[in-house]
Amino acid sequence: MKKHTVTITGAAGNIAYSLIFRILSGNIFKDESKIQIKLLDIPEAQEILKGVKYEIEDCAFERLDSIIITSDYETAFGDSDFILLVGAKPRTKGMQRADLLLDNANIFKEQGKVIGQSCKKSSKVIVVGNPANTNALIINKHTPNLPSENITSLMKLDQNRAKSIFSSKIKAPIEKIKKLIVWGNHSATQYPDLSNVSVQDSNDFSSLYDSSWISETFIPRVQNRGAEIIEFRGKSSAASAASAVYDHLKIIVNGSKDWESMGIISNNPFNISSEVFFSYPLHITNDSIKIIDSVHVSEFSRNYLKQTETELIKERDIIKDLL
Ligand code: NAX
Repeated sequence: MKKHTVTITGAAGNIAYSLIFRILSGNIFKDESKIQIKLLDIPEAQEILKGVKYEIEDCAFERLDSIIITSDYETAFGDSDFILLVGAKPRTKGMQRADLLLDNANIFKEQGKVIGQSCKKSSKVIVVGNPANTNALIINKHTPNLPSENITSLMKLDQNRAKSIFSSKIKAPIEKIKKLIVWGNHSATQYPDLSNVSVQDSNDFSSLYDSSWISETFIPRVQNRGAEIIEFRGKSSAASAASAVYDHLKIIVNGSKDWESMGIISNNPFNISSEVFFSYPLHITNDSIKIIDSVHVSEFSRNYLKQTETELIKERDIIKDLL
């Protein structure tokens, strides 16, 4: 019987505690295959992982092949089909992204080296731990044998947030909203873009809001949603982040009919640096990720793209010694 191996790092943490169970109970893999799950965390978290392993066993998932818990990178990454890099220090209340950069960059450098040496050429790596785009860049630099298109960073949480906020505004069901993309960095400079949105079965949704709602309410609300959650919960988003990682993985495996947003490194027609992981409008099938290059970028959009690109270049410059 076919088996898919999924590695999750930071497996003793909050996001993983939702994500593992979503993956094992969900329907990412359409065939009858089983899932081997490899859970990596630091040595001090191995007792927690043991508890998580017991809980997984207690769910009696029919899909489950086996569970490996480890703190050893080679055990975790070797022969894995999907490597979900969640483990990192999360941002806490009042902490700036820049503080996180160097701390987390070192983790991703070490993991990248081992992924480069031990993973399959077909492995897909999804970077979630923040700063996700720049961590993806570090992974890319240390995995010369892995095609760059196999590495993506998570923007699906931002896209889901944008869709949900927009859906409430125009009172349309989520599934009717298409082509809502988020450009750039997974940070407060990201640009959720309504210019191409279509709402099925509705001709006149644009009369329900005006340009000031877009620039004064919609964009800042999406950009700062992570901080808003921290303000109330005292911790960063976990369940919604896990749900977004699940969606992202499902799209990588099966493709998507809608436009998607993921951080990728690529030559592109939008004049964005090809040396940063940047979220573009993407058409994704089960074996390819292609930038939708026909998208028109207005002057209004161009300003936002520039800001988020500038931030990514600054992040890259801070960690350049690790590249
Ligand atoms: P937690 O602090 O609950 O869990 C992080 C886990 O990572 C801990 O168990 C820790 O021991 C582990 N860890 C630390 N160093 C490690 C290493 N070298 N190898 C393996 N594991 C290691 O954080 P959680 O809430 O789960 O968030 C995880 C990451 O996701 C954070 O960086 C967070 O900022 C990021 N997020 C990214 C999002 C995105 O859209 N890209 C959204 C949600 C989330 O904020």
